[in-house]
Amino acid sequence: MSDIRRIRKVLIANRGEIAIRIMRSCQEMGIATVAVFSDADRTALHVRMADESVHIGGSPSSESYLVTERILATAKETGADAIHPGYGFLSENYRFAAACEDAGIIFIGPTPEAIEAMGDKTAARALMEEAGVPMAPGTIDAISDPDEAETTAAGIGYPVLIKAAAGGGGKGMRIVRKAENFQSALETASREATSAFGDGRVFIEKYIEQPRHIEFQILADTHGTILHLFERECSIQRRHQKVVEEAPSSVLTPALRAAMGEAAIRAARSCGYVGAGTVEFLLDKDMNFYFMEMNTRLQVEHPVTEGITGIDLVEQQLLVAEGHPLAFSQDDLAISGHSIECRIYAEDPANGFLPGPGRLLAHDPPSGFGVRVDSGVEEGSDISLFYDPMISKLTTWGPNREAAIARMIRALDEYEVAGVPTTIPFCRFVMEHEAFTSGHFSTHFVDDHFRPEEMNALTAEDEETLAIAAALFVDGHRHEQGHGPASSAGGASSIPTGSSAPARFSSWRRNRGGLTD
Ligand code: MV4
Repeated sequence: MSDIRRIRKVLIANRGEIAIRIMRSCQEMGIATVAVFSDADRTALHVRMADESVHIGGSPSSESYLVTERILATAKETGADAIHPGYGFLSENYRFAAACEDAGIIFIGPTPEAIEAMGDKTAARALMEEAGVPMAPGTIDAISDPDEAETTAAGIGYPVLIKAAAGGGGKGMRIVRKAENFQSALETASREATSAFGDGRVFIEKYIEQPRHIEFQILADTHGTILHLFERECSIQRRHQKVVEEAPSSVLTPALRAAMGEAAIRAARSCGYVGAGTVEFLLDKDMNFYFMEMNTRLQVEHPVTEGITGIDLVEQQLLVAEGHPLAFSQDDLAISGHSIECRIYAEDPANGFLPGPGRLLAHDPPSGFGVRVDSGVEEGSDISLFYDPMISKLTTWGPNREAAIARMIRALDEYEVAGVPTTIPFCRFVMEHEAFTSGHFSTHFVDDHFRPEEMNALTAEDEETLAIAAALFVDGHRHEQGHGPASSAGGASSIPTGSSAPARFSSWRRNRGGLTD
């Protein structure tokens, strides 16, 4: 067909695990790849994995991964016909999408107009109102008059939530429980929004108590077909950063799933959506759902959807960008089993999830049936403070939720990391917590249930392993220092010697034995 534009070479305007994830699909499709990299990423995995790699600037992303001109110039120099933005960085920047278009380069994503409309939360609310997508009661337009706004808030009924029009991800949000606090909260929220986004516009919504975060994956082609690929449950998060996601949600009935899926499709249709996108909803205790926002990009947690549908979302993004109609219909799609993703960050869950940058002295991820690891780092990599401190995404699949959880616990136990703290013990805590296993949790899970001291208590078996490892470690050192017989390679008492031995030992303590070091 004449409306198919073949993509031969893709520039990936991103780094880390998502750059690699995108390259893998490109490679399978026979599409050449161009990586871009900053000073800090000179030796990064994504740079070595690409067919070509181009240095684009300094370590801060404002000097490299966020520089539109530099990225477009690189695309032209290398003859790339398309740019995949991944997530974060320029992925939801409508000016960047428009600049690609103007330069004759395919932006792998929706139109600049759709990105812009969904980026402005009040514009998105207006579209949802028109499309008949349920929303929490609230204002459609941004607040112009504080006194009028207070009257509106009283009409909605407290508690209300003041949100930034340019927001998303929780910045500039204020809960107000009493009228007497409204005006000061309005001022604070607006000031925060101005400093965070350069746009102080705010609006009001009824505050939904203890909601669940349920989002629908959308896929739309350029021929008017829009499908949903079911939901992801993303309620386990801290400070608006998701840590555990799963598909399907354990609380949706087939009827509610169908209703939410249809609402998500209407939401996508309202902005002429093309490509892969996500419609986020809040689900309240009475199973009412409300549109929250639409993310116009591939999401971090897309692997759980791939797990239950068998569909490669990046491949679909590329096919849609080439102009192909979707090759399947809504009726062809079915949920197969259950999939869970744990985000493994270099952060200390015992210490308020404080980022713990440093060198990855050991990185030995799990494998086996039903285990997927998406990582952008390897042993020896530096986890810097310049970027997101993610080490990997660990995703399991099982025929049902219990099996996916059991497999996740096994995989977390198999995972060895040394040199930096990790969220592995936290993820294990979640997998074993009754609130999680029973499915009775909300977005307040971490505040309600997480007690760092309950994380990862030593089992008797661990204690024994630790004691043996410690004895061997001391023994190994004595050999190295010439106090005993020369150590024979592969001897019964040999453990990894040299610089890797202390690293592995500390990983054992960190991942399996607690957080005291
Ligand atoms: C809400 C809400 C309750 N009621 N809106 C948080 C991020 C931003 N995208 C919107 N958010 C929320 N909006 C109403 N009307 C609660 C949150 C919220 C939240 C949502 C999803 C996942 C985690 C959350 C944590 C705190 C607050």
